[in-house]
Amino acid sequence: MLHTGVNSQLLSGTSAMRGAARLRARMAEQRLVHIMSAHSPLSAILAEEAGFDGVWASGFELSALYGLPDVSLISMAQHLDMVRAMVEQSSLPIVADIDTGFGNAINVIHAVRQYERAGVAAVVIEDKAFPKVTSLIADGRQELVRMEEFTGKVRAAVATRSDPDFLVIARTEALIAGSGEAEALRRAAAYEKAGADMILIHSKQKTPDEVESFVRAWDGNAPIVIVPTTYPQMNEPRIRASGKIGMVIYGNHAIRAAVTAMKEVFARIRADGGIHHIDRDIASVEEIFRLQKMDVVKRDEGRFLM
Ligand code: SPV
Ligand code: MG
Repeated sequence: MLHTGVNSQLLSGTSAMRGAARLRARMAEQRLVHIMSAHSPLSAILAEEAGFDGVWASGFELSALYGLPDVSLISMAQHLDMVRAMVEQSSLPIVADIDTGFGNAINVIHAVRQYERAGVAAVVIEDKAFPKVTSLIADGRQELVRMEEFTGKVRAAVATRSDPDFLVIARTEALIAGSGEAEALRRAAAYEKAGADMILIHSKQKTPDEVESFVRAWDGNAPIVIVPTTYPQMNEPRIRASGKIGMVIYGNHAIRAAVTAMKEVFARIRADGGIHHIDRDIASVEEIFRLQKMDVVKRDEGRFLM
C-alpha cells in the first residue's frame, strides 16, 4: 500500500530522498500526478517548466534517441548515465523505467541500489522476460515471466531500497501479452502482496475500455499507474473519475514532439534553400542560452575571473 506520509528526516538527506519524498507529498496533495516522458536533461528541464509533477525516464525514448528499437539493447549503464544527468539538471522527481530490471532478482538488487543512489524517486519494473520487446508494437513477441519469479523481483526491490519513500512500481504486461484481465488482476494482487507501492497496468487498446474495466475490478489498496498512449481519450477528468489511478505517465510525447519539430524545420530549410525564413519560427539562440543557464556562467565570470 502507498504510504503518503513524508519522512521529514529525509528532506535534509540526499536528492534521492528529497525526490521520493516530494513525489509522495505531491500524490498525497493532488491524488493524481502527471509524469512527462524525457530522454535527456533538456527534455526534463522543459517538462519542469511546463508544470509536470515528475519525469518519466523512458526506455523507449532513450532507445529512440540512440536510433535503436526498445528491445533491451540500451544497457543499464547507458540509461543510468542519462538519468544521473537528468537528476543534475531538473528538480522534478524522476520515475525511472528499468524495464525487466536487467535480468533476474539479483540484477534488480543491483539496479535499485544504483538508481536510488542516482537520486530517482521511483522505479518501474515490468513482468516481461529479458530481453523484452517494446509494448506497443503490433504483433510483438510479448513473453511474461512466471508470476512467482516476478514477485521475487518486487520483493528484492523493496528489500533493497534504503529510503522508505522510494517507490517500487510493479508493471504488469498481462494485457499487452493477451493474457486477459483475470491474469492481470491475479498478478497485480501478487505484486502488491510482495510490497509494490503502485501497480502499473499497461494496455495497447485503442480505447480506455480494457484499462477502465481492470481499474473497476481492482480491489487492492495500491494506486494504479496508467500510460494512455494508445487511448488518449482517457484525459484527466476521466482518470480522476476512476478514483483509483494515482499516476498518469505520458509515455513518449517528448521524443515524438522532437521528431515532429525537427522533421518540419529540416524540410522547410531544404525547401527554402536556407535558414532565412525559419529563424523566426524556432527557439532563439538566446532561449537556448537561458536553458543552459548562461546567466550563471556570466555571474560567475564576474565573481571569479580575475
Ligand atoms: C517507455 O516509455 O519506455 C515505456 C512505455 O515503457 S511504452 O513504450 O508504452 O511501453
Ligand atoms: Mg519502457
